[in-house]
Formats: sequence, C-alpha cells, structure tokens
Amino acid sequence: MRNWKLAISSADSAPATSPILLQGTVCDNLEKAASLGYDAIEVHMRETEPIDIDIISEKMKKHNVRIAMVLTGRLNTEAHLSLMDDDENIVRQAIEGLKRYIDIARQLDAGIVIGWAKGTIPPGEKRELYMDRLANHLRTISGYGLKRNVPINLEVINRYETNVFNTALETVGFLQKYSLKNCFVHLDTFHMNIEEKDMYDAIRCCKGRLGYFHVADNDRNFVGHGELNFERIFSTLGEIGYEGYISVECLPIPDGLTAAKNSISQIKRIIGN
Ligand code: LER
Ligand code: MN
Repeated sequence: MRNWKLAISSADSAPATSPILLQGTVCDNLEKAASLGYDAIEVHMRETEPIDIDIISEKMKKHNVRIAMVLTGRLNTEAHLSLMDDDENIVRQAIEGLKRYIDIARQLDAGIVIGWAKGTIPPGEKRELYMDRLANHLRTISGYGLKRNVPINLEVINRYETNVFNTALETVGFLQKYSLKNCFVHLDTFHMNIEEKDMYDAIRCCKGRLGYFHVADNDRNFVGHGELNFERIFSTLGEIGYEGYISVECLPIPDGLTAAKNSISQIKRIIGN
C-alpha cells in the first residue's frame, strides 16, 4: 500500500477522556513521536501560546519528525469563539484567532484543522443562513491560508458533538456549493463509524478533496482494539489516491504510550512499511 506518513495526537496536557496520546512540550512530544516510529505530531494548542520556532525546527530536523497539523478546537472549548455565532464580535475574534493559528502553522510548515471552531446552528434556526455565514468566513480564512501556503481542513464530526459537517457527503457538498479553495475534508474513523452509512463510499466521495485522516477504532480505542476493518479503510484511501497523513487520535487506554505503540504496529502491519 501507499507510503503514508503517520502522525500522532499531542497537547501540552489533556484530560484522560480526550483522544490525546502524547502530553508535554512540543519538543518533548516530537522526540517521543520519533522514538515510537511516527513521522509527525499534530498539536492541540491555543493560538495565544508562545512557541519557539527555532528550537522546534531544530528538534524536527534532529529527529526527522514534523508537525502535521495545528488543531484549533481550544479556540471554541476554552475561548468560546466560533465562526457561526450570532454575535459579530465573537465571530470577528474567531476569525482573528484562526488567522493566528494559520500564522503559527505557516512557521511550522503545517496545515490547520477546524472542527468545533466553526460552531453549531442554534436549534430551530434557518440552516441556510448559518451555512452562508460559515462559507463567507471560511472564504476569508482559507484565502489568508492560501497566501501563506497553509491548507484548511474541516473535520467531519458526529452529531453528538456538532450539527454541521456530520457526514463526508455533506462536507463535500458544502465545499462544492460555495467553491471554497484551499479547504479540504478531514475524516475521522471514530466519527464515520457513527454517521456514515458506508465508510468506504464516504472516503470515495472525498476523492481529490481529502486533506487529513484521523484513525481510532470503533470504540475510540487504539487501532486494532475493536471491529473496524482497517485493511479496507486503507485500501480505499489508496484507491482514491490519498497522499496525506494518517494520524492516530484515540483514547489513551490503557495509557497513551501503549495505545500509540499498539496503533502504529497495527497500521504498519496493514500498510506494510
Ligand atoms: C477532534 O479531532 C475530534 O475528533 C473531536 O471529536 C474532538 O475530540
Ligand atoms: Mn478527530
């Protein structure tokens, strides 16, 4: 199969209920990821966090490991900002925050992921109005990213966490309808297992638009723990010519290190590198 690069989720710290496997400084997590055989980390962080690009770049070079994505969820969970909010001031701050994430990602040669920071549609409200608003703001952000060579990946997340972009088809349809450039679909097998009628067709419908791929088993434990058919999942990714990262984002059960080791050994067994 393809020679995909493998990434692993990381943050400075995270509760045990979050699908974060490495905890510590970016430098420490880069080193840990490399020693576990991963090619990259994805970093969950705040856009206001100071980072020392020179030291991080040196670490990346030394261990031949990269930063795949900067994740923006904390803009919503901690700062309560989102792109679909009714309050223009909140939206303005959300856009500024996302631009700051793009500035960080540019320096790290990474992309960004937007999941919860897009926000949700309040119950009973007119959906189209909010989707138009979201598209409008994503156009601003993706244009800012395009000038800086930073792609924007929209994560498809299950209905219990959000009410926008729950399926691959919905997300592809949105990108097509609004002709958004520099925006890609980000799938996650945990969410797909909840929402998609057929996971393989869901991957197929993202052909040419898939920018990032999270893996966890059906119970969000490490790859190989549950019932998902990763042979078929990876072969479908190959079929559509996906060339991005495969990133392990699963629960740290029994602990982060064991889940990281188990996942990578299963993935390498299947993809054969
Ligand atoms: C983030 O990548 C994700 O998948 C969400 O469910 C937040 O945990
Ligand atoms: Mn995910």
